[in-house]
Amino acid sequence: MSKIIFITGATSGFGKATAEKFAAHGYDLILNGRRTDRLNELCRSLEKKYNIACLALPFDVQDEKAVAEAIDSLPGSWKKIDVLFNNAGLALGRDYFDEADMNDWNIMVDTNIKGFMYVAKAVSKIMAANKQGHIINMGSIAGKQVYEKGNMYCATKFAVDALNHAMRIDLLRHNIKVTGIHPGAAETEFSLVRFKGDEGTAKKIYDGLKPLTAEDIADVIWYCASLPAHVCINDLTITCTQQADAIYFNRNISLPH
Ligand code: NDP
Ligand code: 8X3
Repeated sequence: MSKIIFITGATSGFGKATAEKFAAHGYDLILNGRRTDRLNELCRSLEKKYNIACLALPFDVQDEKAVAEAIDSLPGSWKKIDVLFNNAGLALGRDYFDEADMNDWNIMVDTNIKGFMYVAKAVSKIMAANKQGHIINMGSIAGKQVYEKGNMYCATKFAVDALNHAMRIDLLRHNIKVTGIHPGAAETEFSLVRFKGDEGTAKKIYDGLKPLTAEDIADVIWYCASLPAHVCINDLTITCTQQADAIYFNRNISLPH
């Protein structure tokens, strides 16, 4: 029987690349995101390309009731979730604390902390009953170190880091692995979302850098998930070579492609 990975935020970026990586290794997929057309299209194309099964499960992670209903409604055979990639999230705005938009802050808290927790809680119950599973939580370098104008986004990712550790401790008794992944700058739709469609500003973030790609992160997720049963990576920070931490970059060198 094939293994199953459940990925939130699979319509783009890390989630989408991870869906393809696991499909290539024969996993069946449960894919979530809000953009239903993209989800359905991705599912059909991965099923065809890799001969796997894919279930599109669109919902907004901010909606506690929708999360619970969607996960409850999974058919029995889909409830045997081996891996959860708890990845859906976003940054909105990059403004000084006193100037930032309260609505942006509310959406980040509702998505990156509350949505993250709704999904993790529902899936950890299933894994606890199965006495096995692996939850891979998407943090950020922004959850390790605060940077100027990062305020609430950083705070949400610090919360993810804390919850990741808390889950590792509390789920130990159920034989569930828990891994936190903390990437630095990676070129996905992340910056376009953060800067609300302003392509020029979004692109500037990666000026002079060869940033991480979604595929780099998918490789790391696959590595973490394919280790032997007795090995668990608890916490992993990954940046491109030109980034040392959340603040220090070397944008001057040009790397061979
Ligand atoms: P993308 O914008 O490319 O992907 C974000 C994904 O999250 C999309 O599939 C989006 O789907 C989904 N999503 C956002 N809000 C919701 C919601 N309310 N309900 C369900 N799905 C949602 O960005 P990345 O792939 O880069 O980001 C993925 C994760 O990685 C995020 O948690 C981000 O904070 C984190 N991260 C990103 C880094 C980067 O530099 N790119 C670095 C470190 C961490 P849809 O819009 O269809 O709902
Ligand atoms: C995304 C990376 O540095 O833009 O989490 O916060 S950063």
